[in-house]
Amino acid sequence: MQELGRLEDLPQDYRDALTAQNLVPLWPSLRAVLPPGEPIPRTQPTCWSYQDLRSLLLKAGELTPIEKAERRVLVLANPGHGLEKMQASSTIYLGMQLLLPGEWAPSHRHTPNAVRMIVEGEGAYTTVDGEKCRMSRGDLILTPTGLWHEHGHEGDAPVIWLDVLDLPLVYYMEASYVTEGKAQAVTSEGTERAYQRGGVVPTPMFSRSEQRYPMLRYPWVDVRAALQALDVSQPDVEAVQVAYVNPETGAACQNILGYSALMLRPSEVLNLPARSTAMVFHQIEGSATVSLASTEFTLVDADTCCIPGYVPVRLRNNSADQPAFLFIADDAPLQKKLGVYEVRV
Ligand code: GTQ
Repeated sequence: MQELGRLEDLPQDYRDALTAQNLVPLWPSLRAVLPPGEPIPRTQPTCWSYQDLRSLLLKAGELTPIEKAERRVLVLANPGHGLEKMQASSTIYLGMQLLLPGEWAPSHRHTPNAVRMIVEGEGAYTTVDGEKCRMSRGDLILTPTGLWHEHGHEGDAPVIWLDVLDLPLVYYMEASYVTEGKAQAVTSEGTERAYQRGGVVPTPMFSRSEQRYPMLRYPWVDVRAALQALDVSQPDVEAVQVAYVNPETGAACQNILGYSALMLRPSEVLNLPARSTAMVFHQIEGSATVSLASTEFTLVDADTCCIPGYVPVRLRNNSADQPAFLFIADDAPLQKKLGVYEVRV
């Protein structure tokens, strides 16, 4: 590839004249913004140990009362982006949130979409536009863009969950803001039961739901059972994986980030092709090793890692007799809408 002229090759008075007019020559930066063959990611493969994170998060529970935090969260920041940017990847934000018994995280709504993957504890709930969503280990709860949400805790031990938001993207778009609200009245609970069986949806009086987000809570017991049923019914399937979708449309459950759950059978090794999306892996149960050419991470219970796009990934279940379950997040829905999604085979 042709080597291009550098900034230093230009006379200083010419460079100053450009700067004075808010102008920049393209050619010294052309190879940086359009690198040959594939992108140069900022996102570095990064792993966060739950046990290390957990003790620091519980310490935050002692140091900072909920009133002084609103959301008591430690952000899983990718050093490749700079920690202060609070990004796991270019589009994905990850935070581990702690709520102590009796605490309340007040109602608000914001433009970024969020989901919660529950990690530990019983008795907490998120109310989303009036729907009380109870939290148990492995449950996925959506708080999509613009929906009111608040967190409460009626149990007697700390509750911890992983927040996944498209905050970096929405912030970059200069579209990120929050509105504070009053405590919500609970108007419904458990409406996800209406979508518990695949292939049928509620049609009261022959009409389908027109809600943009008809299902807000995906209980882990159901997702786990779906994975096991898939494994039993299709023993040769290449990957025992299910996507979290809008049950009315079949589309990804949110507009920007995509979520799935994967079961690795005992000792299974799964080779994922290089795809254009960065990915987050979170261990729900068991232990898996995530390997790239450059590095590998062994995940145990509730550990989380992030890897850049455009690299092949190998997943391995470290147990010979137990399945391993992973929660996966990426920005495939966004990339597909934009037309930049690729799988490299
Ligand atoms: O629980 O509403 O990790 O608004 C970051 C921003 C959690 C939340 C985060 C938020 C929340």
